[in-house]
Amino acid sequence: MRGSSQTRSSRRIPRRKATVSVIGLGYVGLPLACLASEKGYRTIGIALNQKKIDLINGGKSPLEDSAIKRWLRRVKIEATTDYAVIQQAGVIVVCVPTPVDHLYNPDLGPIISAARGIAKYLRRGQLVIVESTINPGVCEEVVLPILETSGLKVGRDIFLAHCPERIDPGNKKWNVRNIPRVVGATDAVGLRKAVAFYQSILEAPVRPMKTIKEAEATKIVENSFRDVNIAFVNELAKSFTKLGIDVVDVIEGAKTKPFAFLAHYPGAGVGGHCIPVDPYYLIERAKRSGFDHRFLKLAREINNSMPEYTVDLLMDALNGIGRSVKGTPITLLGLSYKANVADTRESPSFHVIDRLRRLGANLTIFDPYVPDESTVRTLGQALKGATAVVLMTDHAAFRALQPVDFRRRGIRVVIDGKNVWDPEAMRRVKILHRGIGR
Ligand code: SAJ
Repeated sequence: MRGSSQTRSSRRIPRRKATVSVIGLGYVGLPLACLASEKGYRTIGIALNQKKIDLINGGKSPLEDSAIKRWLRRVKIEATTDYAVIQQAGVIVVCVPTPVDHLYNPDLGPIISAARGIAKYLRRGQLVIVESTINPGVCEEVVLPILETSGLKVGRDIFLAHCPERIDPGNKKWNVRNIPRVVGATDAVGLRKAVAFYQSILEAPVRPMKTIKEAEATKIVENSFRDVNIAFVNELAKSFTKLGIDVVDVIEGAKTKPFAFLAHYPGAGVGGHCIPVDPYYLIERAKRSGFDHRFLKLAREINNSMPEYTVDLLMDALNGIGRSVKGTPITLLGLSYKANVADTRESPSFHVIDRLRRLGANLTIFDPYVPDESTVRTLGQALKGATAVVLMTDHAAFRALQPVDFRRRGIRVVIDGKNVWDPEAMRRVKILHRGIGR
């Protein structure tokens, strides 16, 4: 079954599949449900949380996303906790989380419970599509056997496909409607059905993959690619610091080459629900087949070392002014894993906080997007009385800070975990500035 790029075709909705059920109404499932509804499908959403269900049934968004809030005022989604409703759907899309546990082992629990919920109510002719990020093999080795406990056979009575989600929370340009997608299935009929479904709702190309495994591997590869490239510049940052080279200047220099270079930037760590998680799925599955992903593991090791490295920079800088971490007023700015979002999953900030607390720091924490875990309510309060500041998240409000904002408060040390401030400008006002690699 050769894959071939298929561009956007007619967005005809196959009449008998006029109902879609989306399982999981988070940052992946909810936009998909809204889009399907907008394109004319009767859309039934399934979630665990009754509060979320009530909001959606009332046309309100459980997510802070302004686009979703607007969408839900226009479209109709019937939300429920009851899997029985999937009997009314021709297409069932699984958009549940696939996290890792504290030992970075993939946790397929949500996928397994969704598959079990579906299997109870499956009926002939239905198409099940998994969008959750999974490692190659999960659809055929985990999901398929559960679906077939219904007594229905995948590829004959029912169909199974994978279309990895590519939602980038907060991205103003790319969204569920215009992001190109890849789709794989266990058989040709399932592939055709799944491609037709996505072509009926997306305004972007849909690329059929050779098999379902290639579709599963695609997302893992996309995000492992990003993780190893970030690890590359993080390792350069450590080495160039010893060589007295500004790694950011070098990356900007390399970027002037108009081909064959894609810039990534060093930082105090790699967080989020995708990049630091997805490689572990492939590492673990490949290990079971006798392959050791040494390169992916090394990249994870380097990126996981960055919070520790950031605290080492702080300790060294404090020593430079005759202070230690213990008892020193230190302010940590940023808990979210990336700028201008309120998402703290796998955030490196928590590793830095743990270590500073163990070292006895007099710690103030502030993130305007995460007030509940901040120890103060404003940036002014956060900076007041601090001897040192550690930047962990490049929120716009933090980027806007100028050296004088630190100087006039008597702040002596700044650890710039996202390289957002100008090292020379800091040094001109006698602030001891350490960036990551500069
Ligand atoms: N990071 C770096 N250096 C970089 C880029 C990112 O240290 O050069 C860090 C960030 O600070 C953050 C983490 O990596 O802690 C992840 O950052 P991210 O920009 O990759 O943000 P995510 O996790 O939201 O990644 C999503 C992914 N989208 C999907 O999985 C569907 C990823 O594939 C996208 O490339 C990314 O958005 C994006 O491009 O924004």
